[in-house]
Order: sequence, then C-alpha cells, then structure tokens
Amino acid sequence: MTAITDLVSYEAEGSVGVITINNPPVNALSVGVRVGIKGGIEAANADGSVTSIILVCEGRTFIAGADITEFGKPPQSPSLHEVIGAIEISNKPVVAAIHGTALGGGLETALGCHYRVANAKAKVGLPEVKLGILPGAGGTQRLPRVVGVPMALQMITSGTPIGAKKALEVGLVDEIADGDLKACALAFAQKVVAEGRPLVKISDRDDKLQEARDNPGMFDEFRKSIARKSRNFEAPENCIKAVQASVDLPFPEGLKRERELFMELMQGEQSFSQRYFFFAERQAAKIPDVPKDTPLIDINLAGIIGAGTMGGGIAMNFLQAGIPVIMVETAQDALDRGMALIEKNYAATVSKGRMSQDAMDKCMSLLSGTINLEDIKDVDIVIEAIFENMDVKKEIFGKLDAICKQGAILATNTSTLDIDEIGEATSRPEYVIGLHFFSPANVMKLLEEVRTKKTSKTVMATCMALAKRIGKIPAMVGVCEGFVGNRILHRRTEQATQLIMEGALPQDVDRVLFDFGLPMGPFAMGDLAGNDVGWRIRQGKGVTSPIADAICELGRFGQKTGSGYYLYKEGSRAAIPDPIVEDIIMKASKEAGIVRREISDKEILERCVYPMINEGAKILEEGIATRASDIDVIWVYGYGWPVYRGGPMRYGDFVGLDKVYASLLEYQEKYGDYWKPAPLLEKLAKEGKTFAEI
Ligand code: T1G
Repeated sequence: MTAITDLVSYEAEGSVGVITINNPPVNALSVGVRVGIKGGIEAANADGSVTSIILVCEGRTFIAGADITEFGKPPQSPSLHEVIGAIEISNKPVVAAIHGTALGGGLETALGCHYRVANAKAKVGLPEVKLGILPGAGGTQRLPRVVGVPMALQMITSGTPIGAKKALEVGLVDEIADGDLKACALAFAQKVVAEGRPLVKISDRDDKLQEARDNPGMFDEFRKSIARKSRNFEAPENCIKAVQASVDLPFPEGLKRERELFMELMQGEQSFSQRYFFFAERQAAKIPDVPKDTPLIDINLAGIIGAGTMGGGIAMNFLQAGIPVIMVETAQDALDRGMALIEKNYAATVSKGRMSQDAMDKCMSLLSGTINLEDIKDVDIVIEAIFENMDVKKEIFGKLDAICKQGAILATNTSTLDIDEIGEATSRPEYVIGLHFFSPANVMKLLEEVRTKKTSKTVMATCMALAKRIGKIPAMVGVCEGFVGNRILHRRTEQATQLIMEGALPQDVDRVLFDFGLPMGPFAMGDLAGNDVGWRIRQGKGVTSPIADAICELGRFGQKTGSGYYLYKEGSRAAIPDPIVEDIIMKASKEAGIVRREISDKEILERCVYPMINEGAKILEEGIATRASDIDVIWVYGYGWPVYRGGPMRYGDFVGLDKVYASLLEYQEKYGDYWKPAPLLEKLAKEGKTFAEI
C-alpha cells in the first residue's frame, strides 16, 4: 500500500487499483484528501497491473462533502473541480464504493466516477443549500444528467439525501452491494472491464435533459411550489438557476455558471450565518465540564406523568425511537383521552404517507398506560409534564423519589418553575433535570435541557445523548426564570406590547418581524398559542397588561375562539386586523397618557430584537448558557428564528455590537434603564469584538 498523502493511500488488489480515503470523522475533502485522490488516480492510470479503479473510504462514511472548516480560507490546489475532472477522464473505469452518507462534494466526486456501488444503508445527497450555498463542484450540472431535472431540482433545493434503494431506481447508483461493500465494488469494477462496458462520463450525457428542454416552464412551476418554504432564503433560487444552466448551456459553460452562482452565495451573509449555525448546532451538544467519556445510564423504559398535549407529544418521540413508554394519569378517562390522541396523531401521519402502518403499530405496541404511579417503579427515566404548579410538582417528585428505582432520572418539562427547588423535594437532586420540550413536542426539534446546581454529569451526559436518540437538538442551560428561550422571548414580548401602546398596531409589528424572517410575529403567535395562557400566568402573579388583558376579558383567546389580536374566519388561519382591537389599543394608550406617534419599521425591529441580544449577553454573564451559539441554537430550533440570520447573537455580531450598543444607549436615554447595555455587550462593543469570539 502506498500512502499518497497521510489521508489517502493507493494499492493494487489484483487488477483493481484501490484508492482508500481515511480522514475521520467524515472523510471531508480537505486538501490532503484532494491531493490524495488525484494522486491515486494518476498512480492507478500509470500502474500497468490494474485495469480498473475503485474509490473507497475507511470509517463510518463515504466522503460527506467539502471540508467546511476550509471555507473562507485561501483556496489550496487541486480544487475539487480538478480532482473530479481527473477522475472523469481516467482511461480506466473508476467505481465509487459508497457507505454512510455521500454528501455534497462527496456525491459530486462519485458523480465524476464512471460507476457507483452503494451498500443498502447508504444515503446520497447534495445538502449545500442547508449551508446557504449550492453544489459547487459540478453537482448542479451532473445530477440532472442522471436523474432528470425535476428530481435534481427537488434534491438540490431541499438538500435532503435519498436512500440507496431510491438512488438505484433513479440511476444514481449502479448496484446495491450485497455483503462486503469493498468486495462488491472490486467485483463490479472487474465486471465492467470483463464486459467491456463504456467509460460513462456523466458530463457527456444529455438524454435526461430533454424533458426540461421540451417544458422550460417547469422551472417557474417549481419556483412557485417551493416559494413558501424557501421564503427569504437566497440559495434555493441560485440552485434553480444553476440547474437551468445545465439544460440551457453546454457542460463547460454550465460549470462556469454554477461557479458564478456558487460564489455569489458563498460571499453572502446568509451562507456565513448558515455555516456558523452548522457548527453551532454541533457545539451545543458538548458541555465543557462533562467529559466525552462520562458513563451513561441505559434508557430502555420511560415513564411520562401527564397524558395531556405535551405529555402525549413527548411520549411519541420515545416510541418512535423504539423506547417503551408508560403513560401515567390521575383518572382513567384522562388517560384514555391521552392515549387516543397519540393514536390519532399517528394515524394522521400515516394517512399523509409520512409513516407506514407497520411503524405506527410498532409505536403503539410500545405504549402502555396506568393510573397507578407505582407501575413506573422500574423506569430508567420519568418525565413529568403536568400543569405548572410548584406545590403539585414538588408533591409528585416526592412520590417519584419514593417509588422509582435508584439510578432513575427524574425529569420535569416545566417551562417556568425553579427546578433547583423541585430537586430539593427529593433525596436524589443529582438525578433531577429539566427537559423542556416545545409544543408540539413530537414536532419541534429543540430540547432545552436545564441543569440544576446538583444535576450529575452522568445525568447530563445521558440526557444529551438521549436527545439525539429521540431526534432532538439539545442545548444545556442553567436555572433562571424562563431559562434561556422564554427569558429572551419575554424581552421581545415586552417591547412588542410597548410599541402598540405608543403608536404601532399588532399588524405593523407582526409584519416587520415576519419580513425579517420569523414564521410569524408576536401577536399572531399569541393568537396561535392562546392568549389565555399568558393571561392566567399574569393573574397568578398579580401583574397586568392593559391591552392583552382587555382582549382576554372579551374572551378573545385567539384562533381557538375565532378572535384575539386578529379576527379569524371559520376554518381559516388568516389573521384579519380588527377595528375592535384598534379601539382597545387607542383606549389603553389614552388611559396611560400616551400620545400615539408614527413608529418606523427600523425602530420596531430594533426594539424587538436588541433587548433579546442584550438579554443574551446577561445570560452569558450569569453562566446560564455556555456559548452565545447555544442561545442561537435555542432560538432557531425553538422559536423559528431564521437560520440564515444565524440566531439573535449571530445577528448582533452581523449588525456590529458597537451599533447595537450605541442604539441601546440611545433608547436608554429616551426610555430609561430597561435599555441599559449588559456589561459584557458594552465590553465587546468597546473592544470591537463579537459574541462568536468569546
Ligand atoms: N466538513 C468539516 N467537518 C465536518 C463536515 C464537513 N463537511 N461534516 C461533518 N463535520 C464534522 C462535524 O463538525 C463534527 O465535528 C464531526 O464531523 C461529526 O459530525 C463543493 C461546497 C455527515 C451527516 O453539508 O451533515 O460539499 O463536532 O456530529 O451526526 O459542493 O455531519 O465532532 O468536532 O454531524 O454523524 C456538504 C455536513 C459540504 C454535510 C454526519 N456536506 N455534515 O452526521 O456527525 S459543502 C454537508 C453532515 C460541499 C461542494 C460543497 C453530518 C453527517 P465535531 P456530526 P453525524
């Protein structure tokens, strides 16, 4: 075996030249890999003993793309284009042996090969759009030539990989390996030579492009079909343009056009933020004071206290991960309702074709229920998801402490209560942790994990790993009012409410935040979640909010009552501004002695977003969050903050903390110390630094 570089080796095995890549963890195409592959192709072509070549990877996956850590750094030769070009013009057939995930530049490299063999579990895709870019090494030109334009548009603008079976169906792979992948690839390569099969250069293929030539309108139709989902994202449009170039231009010109469209995105803020977010999401899974090798507790059985909407949603995550669940309720009818709701939700998913009946039956077979708390004595983890009342929660945790086996994790789904206090209601506070799911719990990706002063490293490490197992993105935070997500949300809600007292209307504030990229503004969100939730909490705390209270006193709880801050027609979710609400607002301003004024969109945006950034700085100062990027992960996955803006903290860095600081001082001047900049933000602004640097 010859080491071409420290990451790639070449060896002749019989008549086949074997190029092996070994660049853990995901065989990314860093410069050492590119040099190695190109060198391997040259070595194999010069090796008289071999008549074909295979490209295979060590470790858990085939090439998972370009090395994202190299982005933004000076380019090093050879480029991926040169490497793929060298593969494609090889005089000997090159076969890619694919396992794990052939993604981005990895699939583009495989598309440069003459044939592709994959194992049954492999996945292939071009996820670049998720990084705010597009496949920049020929993927937008070669993929349509193999799978046709409609499928290529789907794969490239969604970034979602497809399985080996589908890839075989659409001609993206030539064979599914039955048994050892490398052995199958070696045999396939020999078969290609033995049968004198042609060296298929995908760049020479054209047949699959005819359909689009005959129907050029398909690009606009496709644009319309993804308009809602790709609202405000820049990359999908450039992806479409690049695929269109594959139809309109000869291959070399198409490649040039792809490059232009790629560089346009690469230099943009959106891609910078989405790449930032790629690493933020992976960082959030690491807790600095919890070592990687911390022993984990085996989770093979879960108990869920409370079969309401949240309890049911939480249970579904465990069932889908193959973990049996015992639901606990206080009364049989409540239990039956909860179990029936889970079944109904699964049936709806099956009817939409997003789940097989077998999968649903398997999930339901793992679900059982009881009204006897004793029945969960053997669970490995119990998650309490009942209504927010401290005394009731402490009583439940006292009982769980007495009933559950030693070593079981006692978790609470509270979103507002002090978990340190709940932990102290047990004799094992080190096993108590907050697992804050977001509604609907079976859909929302975020799991805000809340460590108390006593939560053990083993419990934290176990719950971080568990989150990944049940398909959630975890972020570990400390105990404070509202934890990280809601604490920052409160700042926005306060300012949104203040803005409509001073001169704006709900539809103004909602429009500005919707255009900014949030799925909806605070008032439309209140109407969706139910304005009565906040009303009851305010009543419980004895605090008032003139406009919100007035609306609730009229029974306008939102969509569920047909009116809230907006009117809703029967069966429609369209928010219609309502003069009744405008009257309520005018009256509230008058009673507060406020002379209403014109408020600019700029002021609306700054007053809703800058206090969020400032609160994030305070949260970092207090150590409630480990990194600014964790706060961003929480807001993107928990509150729909647009990923192409990276998150509130990344947005602060984008605007410039000196500008955010200056604006906060201006508002402090006008409106008081509510706007006082956090010391950390002041320090970073004065030092010209960013949150990303700390
Ligand atoms: N470059 C650099 N590092 C990468 C990487 C990449 N492409 N992919 C993963 N890592 C690191 C990651 O940060 C983490 O590091 C570790 O590997 C494990 O990842 C020209 C320009 C492959 C499905 O978008 O989707 O090709 O935190 O925790 O859950 O057209 O990683 O341990 O230090 O995610 O098993 C296109 C990105 C690039 C795929 C594995 N490719 N990767 O998931 O592990 S752009 C992608 C993934 C491109 C060309 C263009 C996933 C995975 P650390 P992980 P995982």
